[in-house]
Amino acid sequence: MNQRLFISDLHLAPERPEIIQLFVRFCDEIASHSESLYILGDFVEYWLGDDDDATGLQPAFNALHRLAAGGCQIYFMHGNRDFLIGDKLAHRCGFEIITDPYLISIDEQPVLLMHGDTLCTDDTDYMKFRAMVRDDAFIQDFITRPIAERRQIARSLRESSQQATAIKNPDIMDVTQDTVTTVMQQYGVELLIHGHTHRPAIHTTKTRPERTRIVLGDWYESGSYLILNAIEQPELLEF
Ligand SMILES: [Mn+2]
Repeated sequence: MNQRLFISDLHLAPERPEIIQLFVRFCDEIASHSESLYILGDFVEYWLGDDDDATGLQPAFNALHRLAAGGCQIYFMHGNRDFLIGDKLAHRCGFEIITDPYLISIDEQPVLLMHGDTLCTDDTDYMKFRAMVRDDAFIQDFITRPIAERRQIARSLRESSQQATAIKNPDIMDVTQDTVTTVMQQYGVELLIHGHTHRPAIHTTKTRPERTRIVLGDWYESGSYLILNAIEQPELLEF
């Protein structure tokens, strides 16, 4: 079977063991019947580096490893929470790290995959923050610090981000439509799949060519995934 699955924004954390268990069930019951699984970022709530034991997350990593061993191809794209996931965890879980953006082909049509944060260009404060934490020198400095110190830095960055988010206009934190159009034209795609905004939907333009943007949902209350077997029949489902 040619089943492809797409998920993002699980934000897995030891503090929410029920969602980790939900993901394990998703792997064993749904994804195990699929040819491929694309994880489009923010798989975990935060990632301090592959040298972190991340004890509470091991059931999720084991589930991915079982899935990969069973023959499902797993692709992982970094989100804004887990961009420090590297080759060591990739090997541990059996996934391949892909770039953002990433082009795949379905029914001979190009399809663009993104995490989605780079589409939120109206949020200039976020874009500045992103540039700072994705800078090589910043990352090098961060990953050479002791884990406890990294945890402290990550926590304070999350807290200031939450404070900023609380006072932002919600529209600013959605994608910027002009940026979506530009990116889709630049890559020559009529279908874009992304996460990040936690606003699951299938948007289709009335223009010709018709352009479709599928937004994946988060895993806070329940699981959310997209099945895309044929390009014309996307199914955005809850689990
Ligand atoms: Mn995100």
